[in-house]
Amino acid sequence: AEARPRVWVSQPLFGDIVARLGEHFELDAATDVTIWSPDAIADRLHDASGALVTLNERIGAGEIASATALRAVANVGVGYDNLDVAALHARGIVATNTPDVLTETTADMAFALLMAAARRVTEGERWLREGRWTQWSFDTLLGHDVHGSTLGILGMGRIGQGVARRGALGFGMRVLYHNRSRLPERIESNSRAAWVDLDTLLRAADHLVLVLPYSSATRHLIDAAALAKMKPTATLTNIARGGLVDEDALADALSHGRLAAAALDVFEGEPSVNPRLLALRNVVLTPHVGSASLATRRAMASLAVDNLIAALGHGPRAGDPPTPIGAPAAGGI
Ligand code: 8YV
Repeated sequence: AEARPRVWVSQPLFGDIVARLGEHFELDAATDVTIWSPDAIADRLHDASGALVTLNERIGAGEIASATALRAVANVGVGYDNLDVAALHARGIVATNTPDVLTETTADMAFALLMAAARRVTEGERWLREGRWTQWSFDTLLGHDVHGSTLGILGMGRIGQGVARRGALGFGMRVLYHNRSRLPERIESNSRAAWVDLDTLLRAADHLVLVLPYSSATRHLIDAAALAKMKPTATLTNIARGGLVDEDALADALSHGRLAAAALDVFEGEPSVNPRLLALRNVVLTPHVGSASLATRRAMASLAVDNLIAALGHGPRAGDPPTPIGAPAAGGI
């Protein structure tokens, strides 16, 4: 019999979901969390027809140079700055991601972080656990209101719209957004959000949330100059990619009272975190868990598997993967 095509799965996902790939392909699946070097990735891809990868694995021209059988790369995650899509497409390799299934879960996390920063939730917990709560007092840990404030959203894709709806409907916030292109009126009115230019967004927001894709064009979009435009009472929440923010400029602003607080789920050099951020009391830090609910992570793994099976010409959607990466996204994730 002809050898079955081989697929590489870079990290342990859910065994029962990954096993579906085994119905069609020979599986080369990591059983432990693994840090893959570029050379090791090239080696795994060398005789693979397909790959299922996470944000940990960068797949570019070098990694695919000797992968002559490679026809599809399925990314687990909606953001795909780890993939050089142009290099994949130039070789006729299909790339897919996992939009939609993580939208609401990630928008929930944006609000958890925003509220934690504004109301000093994790700071208060640390303070209590350190045994510093000796007497209730009127002015302990005063924060800033979320309800009725102005929510600024930078990057108004699916997740940005989910954050907007939560702000408008749940917390009575005035919602402003900035996106490269203004959204159709129907989406603006569903999200109860108004488009403004970036400068206006930075100046008006009481709580600014970053939900835009990372690329060379958006690297350090939030730099010292941008932070200087924000209100000293404002908070900044980042659930997108760490590289959108100049972390040293952020640490400067936070330590000099030019910004009230920040909540960060993503970091430029993750998993290592800028020590200046670690040292600040007014930063909420989480380890890139925006989409990390059990149901959503299962849905992401399942969608990635469906994409890979279809892209490699098998299953009910043979040749028509559900969520291929096509033209660049319109400015949000
Ligand atoms: C994923 C993410 O956990 O979807 C994204 O863009 O950052 C996260 O939801 C990550 O991409 C896993 O590879």
